[in-house]
Amino acid sequence: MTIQEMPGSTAYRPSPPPAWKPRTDPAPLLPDPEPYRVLGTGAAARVDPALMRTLYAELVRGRRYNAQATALTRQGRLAVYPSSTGQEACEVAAAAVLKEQDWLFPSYRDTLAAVARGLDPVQALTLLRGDWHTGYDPREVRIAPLCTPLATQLPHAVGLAHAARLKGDDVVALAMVGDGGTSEGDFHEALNFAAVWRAPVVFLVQNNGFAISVPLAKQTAAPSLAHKAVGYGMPGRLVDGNDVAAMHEVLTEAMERARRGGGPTLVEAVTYRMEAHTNADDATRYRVDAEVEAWRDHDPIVLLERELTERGMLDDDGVREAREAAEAMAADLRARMNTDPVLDPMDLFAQVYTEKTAQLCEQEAQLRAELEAEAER
Ligand SMILES: Cc1ncc(C[n+]2csc(CCOP(=O)(O)OP(=O)(O)O)c2C)c(N)n1
Ligand SMILES: [Mg+2]
Repeated sequence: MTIQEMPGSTAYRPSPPPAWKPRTDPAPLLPDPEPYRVLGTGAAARVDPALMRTLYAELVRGRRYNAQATALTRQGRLAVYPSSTGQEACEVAAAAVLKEQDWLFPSYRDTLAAVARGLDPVQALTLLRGDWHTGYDPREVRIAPLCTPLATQLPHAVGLAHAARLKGDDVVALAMVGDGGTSEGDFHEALNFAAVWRAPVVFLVQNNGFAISVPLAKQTAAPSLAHKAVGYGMPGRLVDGNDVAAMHEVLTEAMERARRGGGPTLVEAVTYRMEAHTNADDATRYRVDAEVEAWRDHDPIVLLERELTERGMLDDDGVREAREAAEAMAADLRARMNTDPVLDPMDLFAQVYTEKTAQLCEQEAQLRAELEAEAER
C-alpha cells in the first residue's frame, strides 16, 4: 500500500523541511582577507621593543644557523639540510610563543624552531647527520622528533594535546607543517579530530610556495590554505610569514585561545623558501631567479631591521651584537660538528622495536659476526 492508497489520504504532502541554518556561525572562522601584517603598518606602534630586539637577535642567529648547516652539508659533515632561510620569522615566532610545558611538533624543515626553543644545535642536527634516530630526548625538551613523513606529526600533536586536556595539564601543542603537507590525509584527520575534541593545539602551515618542485597552484584549489580551517570548524588566520611581529601576535593569540579551552586554530603563514628544497635539490629547474629576487625585499630580517631602526629601537651596536652572537654560535657549531662522532654500529638495532623481530635479530647477529671478524683481522 502506498501512502496515496492509505484510508483517508488524498495525496502525499510532505511536511515542509525544518528551517536550515549553519550549526555554527562561519564568519568568525574565516581567514583575514589578506595576510595580516604589523611591520610597516600603524600596528607596529604597539609592539614591545624588548621583545622585538630579542626576536631580531633570534632571526639573525637563525639566518646564520641556516647558512652554517648548509655549509656543513658541503663539507660532508651533514647528510642533508632542509634550510629555512627566508622562513626564519615563522621558525623563531613558533618557538617564542611556547611556554616551558608546551610541546613543539616540527617537520624536517623546522630544525631552527627546535634550536630557538633551546635545543642544542648539534643535537638538532644529529638525525640529519645520520647518526642516531632523533638526537635528543623529546620528553626532556618537549620537542617531538623532526618528522620527515609529511604531516604525520599533526595527529601526534592532537593526541598529545587531547591527552593533556583529559589529564587537566596546562599544555598546548604547536604543530608545524608545509603547504604540501596539507594535501595529506593526516592533515585532514588531525584537524578534524582537533576541532571535534576542541584540543589545545595550534596548526602552523608554512606556505613557502613549493612542495619540492610542486607549486601551490598545483597543490590546492582552495582560496587560501587558511580557508581550510572553516570546513573543520576552527578559526583560520592568514599571516605574513615574514613579519615576525605579526607571526608572534597571531600565534600568541591562538596559543591563548587553545589554553583557555577555546580549541584549535589553523594559521597559514605566507612565506618563501629562498634556498633549494635541500642541498640535494636544484631549484633552478622549476623556478626563475626573478621570483626569488622579488622576495629579497620582503626578507624577515630586512623588514624588522627597517622598522626597529626607523623607530630608534635598534642602532649599529645592536646590529653588531646580534651578528657577533650569531658568529659565536656558528663557530661553536662548526667546531663540534667537525669532530668525528664515536658510534656503535650495533645501535642500529636498539630502540627500534620493544621486541625485535626475527628478521632484525638475524641481521643483528650477522652484523655482530662481521664486526667481530673484522676486529680479528
Ligand atoms: C608521506 C610523504 N610523502 C612524500 C614525501 C616526500 N617529500 C619530502 S618533502 C616533500 C615536499 C613537502 O613540501 P611542503 O609540505 O610544502 O614542505 P616544505 O618542504 O616546502 O617545507 C615531499 C613530497 C614524504 N617525505 N612523506
Ligand atoms: Mg612548501
